[in-house]
Amino acid sequence: MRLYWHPFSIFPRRVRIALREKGIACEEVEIDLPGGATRGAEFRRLNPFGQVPVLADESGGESIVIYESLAILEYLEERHPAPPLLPRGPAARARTRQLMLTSGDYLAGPLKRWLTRLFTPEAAWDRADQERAAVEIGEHLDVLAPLLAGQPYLVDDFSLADIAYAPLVCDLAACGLAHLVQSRPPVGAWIETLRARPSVRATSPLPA
Ligand SMILES: N[C@@H](CCC(=O)N[C@@H](CS)C(=O)NCC(=O)O)C(=O)O
Repeated sequence: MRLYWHPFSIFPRRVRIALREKGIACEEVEIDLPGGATRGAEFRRLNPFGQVPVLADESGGESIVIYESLAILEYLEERHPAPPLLPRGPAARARTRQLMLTSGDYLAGPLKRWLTRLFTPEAAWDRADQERAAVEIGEHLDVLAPLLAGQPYLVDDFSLADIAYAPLVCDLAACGLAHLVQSRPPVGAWIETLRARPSVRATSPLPA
């Protein structure tokens, strides 16, 4: 099994966490994202949309190349069901998948807008947009907070919902958004619980 990824990319980290949670051996192939490798013809044969992560697997008797992190997470779950990262009942599974989707659809956008602070010169910042993005991130955390009141994870036990969110939330404080976490204690406790997991620690893009 091979995973194409880049250390500062959010979405491949979901897959790297799941691989470690399930103890799946996988070669991790670092792509030169800043150098434009995802735009090259060779990479486009793996993912015509030019995005990481991409997983290539020949282990199940058929050869498959999969892109889109959530599709990869579901594939790993079906191929390696133990330990389970989806709850058993249909309702809990639906809630898990709902959260997997909301993480990418509604949180990744504002987070990327906020993170322009880290990757562009200050003179080029759109401060008004960054402030709006921070408000949107806070509003998203407000939706998660009631789910975390009195329980450590989003749905029952640690699941793909937590994995989908982990790369988006675990480094909010390091990115200048500590105040958003501190003002929402259930979210802060959840993030600390996630950050303590070996799979999350081992995949952190930041120095320990
Ligand atoms: N919906 C995709 C999003 C993947 C994505 O946004 N990948 C970014 C890195 S986190 C990427 O490869 N960007 C290509 C580029 O910047 O050239 C997924 O969940 O896998």
